[in-house]
Amino acid sequence: MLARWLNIIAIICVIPYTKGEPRVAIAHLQSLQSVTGQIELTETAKGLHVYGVITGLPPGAYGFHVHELGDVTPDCNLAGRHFNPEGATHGGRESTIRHVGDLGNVLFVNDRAASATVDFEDSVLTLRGQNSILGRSLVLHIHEDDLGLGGNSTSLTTGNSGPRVACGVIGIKSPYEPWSAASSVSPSVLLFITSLTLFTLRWKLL
Ligand SMILES: *[C@@H]1O[C@H](CO)[C@@H](O)[C@H](O)[C@H]1NC(C)=O
Ligand SMILES: [Cu+2]
Repeated sequence: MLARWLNIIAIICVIPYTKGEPRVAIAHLQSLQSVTGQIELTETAKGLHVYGVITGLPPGAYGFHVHELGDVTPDCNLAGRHFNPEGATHGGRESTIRHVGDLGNVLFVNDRAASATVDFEDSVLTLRGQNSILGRSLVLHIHEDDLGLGGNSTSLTTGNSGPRVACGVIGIKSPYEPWSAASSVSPSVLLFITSLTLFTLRWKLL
């Protein structure tokens, strides 16, 4: 009887992991100007898929980063610096040396109203462990990020991308279940440990 219950518990515990639900985070960019946007960040095998649309700026390139704090009210200036847990030098998204939060530029193009589609995968950003950007913020700047190559005194810290125009907190979208800080291992490892523990327990009791 007890063994049967343990089987049932084992199966119930394992279900969420077999589904392997990727974590999805969301950030709604807002500003004192008319810049708005919605960016979704989804775990994939290739890294974090960053996808969304931003509207409200003329065509051009605008610096885009994850900043270290989720304090975005009232004008994005309390959001701290670029998220940089390794103390690296500023770069672009594809640079070897970069802040974790360095995402290069967002390109606004003129199709009817100017808008920018953000769509890339990044293997440095995560939604778990040390490089997790959950609770931090996405910030858009008024100038182009020179990716550290501009030779300005601010190139190596901010890419000389100027004041902040819009920002949003990176929050949980799905799944609903707790995103505990401890679960920095992948679901398949948890699945293995959970089933091993429960099935061993079951054999001992038989
Ligand atoms: C750095 O860039 C700012 C903003 O574009 C500009 O005002 C400043 O003159 C530049 N400084 C240098 C040393 O080039
Ligand atoms: Cu920034």
